[in-house]
Amino acid sequence: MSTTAPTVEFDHGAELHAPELYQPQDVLAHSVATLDDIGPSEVAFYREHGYLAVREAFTPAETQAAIEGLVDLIMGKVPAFNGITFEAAAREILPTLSLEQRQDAVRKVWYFVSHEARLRAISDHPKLRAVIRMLLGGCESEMFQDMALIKPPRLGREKPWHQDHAYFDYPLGTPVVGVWIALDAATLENGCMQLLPGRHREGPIVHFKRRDWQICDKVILGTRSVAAPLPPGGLLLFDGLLPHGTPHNSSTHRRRALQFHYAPAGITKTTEEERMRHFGSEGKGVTC
Ligand SMILES: O=C(O)CCC(=O)C(=O)O
Repeated sequence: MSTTAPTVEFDHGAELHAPELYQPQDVLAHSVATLDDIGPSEVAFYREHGYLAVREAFTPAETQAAIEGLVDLIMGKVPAFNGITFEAAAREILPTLSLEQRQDAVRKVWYFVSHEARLRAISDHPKLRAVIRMLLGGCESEMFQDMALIKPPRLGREKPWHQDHAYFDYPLGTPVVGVWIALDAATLENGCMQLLPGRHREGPIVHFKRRDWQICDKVILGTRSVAAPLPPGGLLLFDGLLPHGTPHNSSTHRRRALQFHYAPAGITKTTEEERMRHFGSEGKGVTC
């Protein structure tokens, strides 16, 4: 029998961001305790502000099971799974790291739900699916993207400001709900989510390929942003057009998170060309 070592994928890396891009004026003022607390007034809040935070969405046992599922994937315990991207900054040191130490070199783990029941239990959690249904106006939902964003201590690169819809070939107007779940405490120091509340209502913003596929820094500088620190098991629900980003993790603490995206079931995708008409810069006379 011949075996092939799995290909090791690295992130493209990028220079460090300007610190001014992540200096929030406020910390989230509004959150609910549990998914059971979401009713019509919280749905109205989500529509107006583009996000909703839940402090204790998952129990400590559910959160711990998700961490263990993730760590098993990273440690290679599921041989058929190879959806791991390492931080570019770990390229030189990776061969010297033990399997255990590799945990703190991973940037992203993705498309894992069919490989890991403990993670699928989170994306399919009945209470979460019921809330997504409310946010989609009563439509049945389809989860179309699953990933874990690890942001390891010291190495974890920024995810520059962007709108998630700029990455998805769904017709503009499709309600896309992002769910971002903290597995560790997400803090200002280790790279919690930062948001521009209400700006989803302004529609698509032009994106550029810079440190990533992102909103131009000069559009963000000087705007009022809000930080969303969360305890482990807490989550953020956000609209696919809400601008958000996370800074480099310059702390010594892990910041592991899961992120799932949901759209109404049965939506027909559009083309990349159509997406770029809305989110690309070509022909718009804008520069970055
Ligand atoms: O978890 C992060 O650091 C950023 C996640 C995010 O916004 C994304 O991947 O779209």
